[in-house]
Amino acid sequence: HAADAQRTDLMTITRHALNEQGRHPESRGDFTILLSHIVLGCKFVASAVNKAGLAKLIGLAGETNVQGEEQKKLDVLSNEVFVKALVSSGRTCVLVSEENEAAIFVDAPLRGKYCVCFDPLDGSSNIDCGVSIGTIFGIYMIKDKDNATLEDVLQPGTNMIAAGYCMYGSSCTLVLSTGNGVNGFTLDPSLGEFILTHPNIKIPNKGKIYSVNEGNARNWDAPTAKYVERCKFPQDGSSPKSLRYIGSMVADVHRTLLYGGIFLYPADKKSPNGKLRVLYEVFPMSFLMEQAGGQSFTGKQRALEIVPYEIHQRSPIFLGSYDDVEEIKSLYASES
Ligand code: AHM
Ligand code: MG
Repeated sequence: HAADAQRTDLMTITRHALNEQGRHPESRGDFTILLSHIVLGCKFVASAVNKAGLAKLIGLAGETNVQGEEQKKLDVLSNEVFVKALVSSGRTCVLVSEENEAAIFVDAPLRGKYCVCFDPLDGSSNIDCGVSIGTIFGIYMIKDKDNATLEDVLQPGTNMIAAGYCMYGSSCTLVLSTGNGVNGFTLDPSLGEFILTHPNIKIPNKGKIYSVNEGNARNWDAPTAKYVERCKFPQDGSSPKSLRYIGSMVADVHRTLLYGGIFLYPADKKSPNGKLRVLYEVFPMSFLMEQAGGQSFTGKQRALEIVPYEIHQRSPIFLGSYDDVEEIKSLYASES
């Protein structure tokens, strides 16, 4: 009875991480401990996001009556929870958060071997209308624990050892890769546990959806403009692609991962480096895409091969189904 087996043999995210640990005999469970602290942060945000919605709905936002103030608070609150959870795990050394101007260097007694770059609450402009938002994270290994420097987080994405995101949507889903494929876990609120619901996610080779802020179209470069034109008016007799754009990277990428297609935040005349941040948006999502069989491209190179020189650096990004990204790559290649 498959259904019975599912109910009684639950693959929690911790159990999954412990299984993965078997691939690294030298590991002493440090990654599993780190992950459980990230998971704690995600559960906190999931609960806070739900309560924020509820408070608005029934008019309990008393203490934070000014609209928008509460939204800011949720950002800041989420960041504090993640920073404290990561530091107290005793497994981190350098932290980079979208919310903190400077990198955080963990004090010696609590120092561990991992560096975590994260956006605690991405897409926060979507909070007030109840649209999905998310947390994004990428993890590096420190080179020398006793000599942590900024260099430890200014590494190309190819050096990441794990990446993931948590989407706070109609359900709360955590998608994770430790470099051995991609797995999705859904929070079972009654258990308070993330359970494996999407094992070994593979992105379709080609998709029927493109996802971009078309309001920026007049400032795009020629290859981007041509690509989006082709999505609408394909030259090979295929059907036009559908446009879906939530404006929350986690939700747009999650849909792209599951249904296939392409997500783009290209360069434009106003923002020559696009909008999205390399360390905690572009790299983790690119890592996941490649692990799922897709691709990620900046307009110039494989996104994971960027060598960052500052922690809040931005990059244009085109990611998704292998064939769809191949097409934009060839447009940029024929342009140069
Ligand atoms: P944020 O970090 O300020 O929330 O901005 C990041 C978000 C992404 O989630 C999303 O992909 C993008 O901004 C949308 O930008 P735009 O509103 O310009 O289309
Ligand atoms: Mg962000």
